[in-house]
Amino acid sequence: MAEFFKDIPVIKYEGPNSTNPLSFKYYNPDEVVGGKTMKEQLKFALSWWHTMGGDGTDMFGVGTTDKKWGKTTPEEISFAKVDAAFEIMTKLGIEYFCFHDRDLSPEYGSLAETNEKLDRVTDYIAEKMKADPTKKLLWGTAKCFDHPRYMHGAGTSPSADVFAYSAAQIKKAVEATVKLGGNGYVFWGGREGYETLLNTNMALEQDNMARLMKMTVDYARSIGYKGDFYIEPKPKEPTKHQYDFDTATVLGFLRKYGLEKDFKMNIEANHATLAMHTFQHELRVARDNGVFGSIDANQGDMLLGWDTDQFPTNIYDTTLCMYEVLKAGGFTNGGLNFDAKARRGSFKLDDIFYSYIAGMDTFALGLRIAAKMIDDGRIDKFVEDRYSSWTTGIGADIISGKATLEDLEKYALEKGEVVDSLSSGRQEMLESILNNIMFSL
Ligand code: XUL
Ligand code: CO
Repeated sequence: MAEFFKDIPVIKYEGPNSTNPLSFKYYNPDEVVGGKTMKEQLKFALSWWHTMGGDGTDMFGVGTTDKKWGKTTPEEISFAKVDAAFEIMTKLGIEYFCFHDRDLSPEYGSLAETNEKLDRVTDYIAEKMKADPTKKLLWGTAKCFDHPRYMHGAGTSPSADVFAYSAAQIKKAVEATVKLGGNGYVFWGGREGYETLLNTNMALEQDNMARLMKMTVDYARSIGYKGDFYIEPKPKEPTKHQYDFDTATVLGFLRKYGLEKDFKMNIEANHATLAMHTFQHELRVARDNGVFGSIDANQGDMLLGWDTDQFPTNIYDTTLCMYEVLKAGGFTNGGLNFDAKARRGSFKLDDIFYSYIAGMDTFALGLRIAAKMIDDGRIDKFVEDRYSSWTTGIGADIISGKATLEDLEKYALEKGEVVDSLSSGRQEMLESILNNIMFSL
């Protein structure tokens, strides 16, 4: 089999003092951090779409990187992508991958032909996974947004025919996920949203989306799927208003339709910031509500208002992310999928390696610092003390349900002015403690 990256060796951990750009400075897969090996804590995944297919095409220009992998026909390219993906994963020590059905194999003349061609590719992947059981599927999904038939949405299309077509596509994508042993299936609402309410029956569209999700869960369970379903919130892009705006909105949706037992969140950093939240905020809302599932690791650009899907290099963000992951008890079925692409100008194929190394090392640093934050305990202790009035006296009575509104009125009248019960939030002190922890690794 052809080797695609002859000049790239297996990437090893060489420690922070190494100047070799093709080495990990912080990611040491077998080192135990926070009670598990870094490999188990981080569960890195390769995204098939960006890594194997993304060629740098944007609104203003064609691709800058050739991602045909030396082949010409769509069939040949699909198979070569599998070989190249396995080589990239092996060289980076990445065990998981994620795909949309159409990343693996494109659409052909009919749905039947498309499905048949997809089967051949997934058979090939299954064969390669059998030969190398370190390679695992984190999650699969269906690309129900790029074909013109999905211009008004898929599960939220005004056309019942389009809804049925997307259901058929999702059925097949679920089968592919189950066949490859995936423990996650993602719904990212590609065009599930609207441009104007002047032409939109929002209530029907959302009821229909829930119907599609319910059918998918029922079918997947019927063929033995035991993993999680995820919704990946995003507030806008491609539609002006995406229904799965953010974690809180999605929670309301899941609870309204009784889907909360089967679904968790796949939180993407750049989607969080598009919703005007921090990455940590979205993770915290998911954790607090028991729906933390998986992560799409990337970052946006502070000065750009769209989904730039950059490889994560911001240590504060990865630290606070890994703090939330550790506090949630770590990943179960989920992991860290690099839904990220090299910039269009980073067009050489070996930029794939530099990008992943940057992302993996930044998350490894984040994990190390987050574990240290927890061991250090100063920040957690500050938060605990800040809420200490809820553990005794009137606070405990409110929490236990003993205190009524009348009791509280009586308490307040007796107590008089309470401004002196407040203490400083000490934000700057805490930020400085975090810096101190960060730079005394
Ligand atoms: C788009 C996005 C998707 C999903 C999977 O913004 O994040 O790639 O992760 O469909
Ligand atoms: Co994503």
